[in-house]
Amino acid sequence: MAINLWIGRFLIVHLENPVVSEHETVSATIEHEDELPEDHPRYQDLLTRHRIETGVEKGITHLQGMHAEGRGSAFDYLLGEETIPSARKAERAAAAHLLLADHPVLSINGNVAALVPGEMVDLAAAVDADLEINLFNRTPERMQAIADHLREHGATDVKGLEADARIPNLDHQRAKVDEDGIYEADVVVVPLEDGDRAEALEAMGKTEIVIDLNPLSRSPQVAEIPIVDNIIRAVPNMTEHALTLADADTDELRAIVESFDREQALEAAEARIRGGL
Ligand code: PTJ
Repeated sequence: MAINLWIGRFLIVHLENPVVSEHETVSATIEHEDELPEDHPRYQDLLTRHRIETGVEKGITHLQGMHAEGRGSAFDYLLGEETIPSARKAERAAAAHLLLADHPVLSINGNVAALVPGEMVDLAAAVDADLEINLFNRTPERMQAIADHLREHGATDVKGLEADARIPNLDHQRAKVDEDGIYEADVVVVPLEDGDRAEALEAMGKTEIVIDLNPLSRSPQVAEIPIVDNIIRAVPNMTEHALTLADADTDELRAIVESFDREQALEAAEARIRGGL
């Protein structure tokens, strides 16, 4: 009887005056990415996951995009979650290629739109490129949601909604492109897709810049410039290089492109993933 009374009193005191431990001062539900603790050792990964979750909630990112993100995150962990020297060279060569291009296009899928919308708009402005939405899981609702999202982040012209041309020999939704966009482009940035579109675009004679954390994916394997880096780091780095090279002449840009060794870049990334630092 006495013990029951004691337990009752304990519960009343503690429920009325809950003791909050220091570890519980960070909210369990993060409403906005600003609430993420920037000093967390895996801050960038938390940020990436949060943006993908928000993208899914907003109808921008496909549920499968979460699987893609998980895969990317594992490779990034093995890379040390930093831009390795060979990726930095690739990002500089990519910027030079984009500046040399007559008609560069940056391709946007649901993961790219969720992760780096404003950063893609900035890169497009720095190299005078078009932004074109191209989805594997294409629906009119997602196309519109992504176009609106890009416009909210400063895009003025978003391509991909017309879909008045087709990439030959590609039997799925990614074949749908705009004639005055990817179809006519000479250089295309293809981020975050392990697929056959990269091969089909190569067969059309386009120069491809692929951003993918897995150096063994088909897309970086066929790309002229494979960038094995997290898109969250890669795109701002490319913009920075483009702004630095803005006044470079054609010879200097060509020299940067020609000195880039794609095989060496793929090998360096694989070696880092397999062997660590
Ligand atoms: O939006 P949709 O409908 O076009 O669908 C897009 C997804 C991403 C679902 C689709 O393209 C897909 O399934 O892609 P995969 O085959 O999973 O390939 C994605 C590739 O991107 C993988 O090789 C990942 O390692 C890589 N990746 C994932 N996140 C990142 C990344 N690479 C760079 N930065 C990342 N943050």
